[in-house]
Amino acid sequence: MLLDIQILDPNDYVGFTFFIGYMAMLAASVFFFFERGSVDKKWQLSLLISGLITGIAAVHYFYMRDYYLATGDNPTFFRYVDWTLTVPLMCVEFYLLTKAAGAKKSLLWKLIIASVWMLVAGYIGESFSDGTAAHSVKWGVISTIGYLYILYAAWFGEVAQLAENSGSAAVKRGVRTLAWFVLVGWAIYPIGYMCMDGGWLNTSLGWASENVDLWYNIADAINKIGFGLVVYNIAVTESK
Ligand SMILES: *C/C=C(C)/C=C/C=C(C)/C=C/C1=C(C)CCCC1(C)C
Repeated sequence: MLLDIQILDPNDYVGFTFFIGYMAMLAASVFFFFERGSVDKKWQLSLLISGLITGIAAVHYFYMRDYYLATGDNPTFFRYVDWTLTVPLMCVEFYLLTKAAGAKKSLLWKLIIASVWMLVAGYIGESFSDGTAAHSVKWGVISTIGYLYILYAAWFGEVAQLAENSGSAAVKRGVRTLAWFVLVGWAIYPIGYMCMDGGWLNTSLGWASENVDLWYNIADAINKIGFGLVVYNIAVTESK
């Protein structure tokens, strides 16, 4: 008797991005964990967090891939569990990078609260969708408030100002690069969201994402691994 396992169809490109996403996240974690030893002590925590972000994602991708193959559905719940753990950790990265320049714990909490706000609202928008624009747009807008706060902090607010006054060219440049990630890389998620049934791009322009997971998987790889590499680059430059 054949075992009841799910085979990945080579033409299933959504399934493939789950598969490759898992491996990429895992490889990135191994890299960040091992590289901790090659940077100054004060940067080791930042690299540990980078490794935790991709590590937590790897575990979720392992599970989400199976879930997707077995059911053909979007693993929305596990997706949001992953994000609710990893996006606050990205806020911790911003805090650690600007701590030497005087970042306070209150900044960390504001960023974390904004990220959780963004994700809880997004989860309600996706998971309790009745397919109507009213529901999708309402929760999308509420979610975007949290996103805009983080975007503002990274470009003009406290994070940007602290980095500017840090006296470190590497931190200044690095935080600016991370701000670009938040502007461009993170924008992929709401675009995917708006292409779903009832989403604004879906109802107004007729854009449809065959599968939102494709958007989310690509965005996650860029944002989690790329973000970690920027932090790594700052740490290595500052350790010389
Ligand atoms: C590693 C995971 C990351 C960086 C996830 C980021 C997620 C977002 C920036 C999601 C944003 C959303 C909106 C701004 C509005 C619509 C709902 C969301 C949750 C997709």
